[in-house]
Amino acid sequence: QFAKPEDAIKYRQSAMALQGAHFGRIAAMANGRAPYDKAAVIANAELVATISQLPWSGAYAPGTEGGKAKPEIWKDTAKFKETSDKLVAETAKLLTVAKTGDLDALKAAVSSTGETCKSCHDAFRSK
Ligand code: ASC
Repeated sequence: QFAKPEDAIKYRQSAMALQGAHFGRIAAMANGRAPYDKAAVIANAELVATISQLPWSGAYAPGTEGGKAKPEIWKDTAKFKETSDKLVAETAKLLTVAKTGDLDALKAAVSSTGETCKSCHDAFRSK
């Protein structure tokens, strides 16, 4: 899928940066740092739900070690798969909640999605 390990690293870092940018726009609205705009929340949640699926099939393949990725990714593959599956599930839920327009539910979904980002970073991303 990737010609060189650096291509996989660049791909996954790009996907993470995009997720962070679009999730951050939702979080800003959920936390009152930006005016709540239901359509904008949905548009960003669509992106996050899609982008969150991208890094797990190939971009962390064996032989692509490097960047900030900890070696644990390739050692504890079951846990890595579990946390990445959890992210995909959380972002799907975030999109469903975004479409309801329920701001309290959005706050809760943003919080649990953010916790999923963080727990994976704590376990698998070096500082
Ligand atoms: C973000 C981002 C993360 C997560 C994390 C949530 O916007 O870039 O890595 O949220 O900070 O705790």
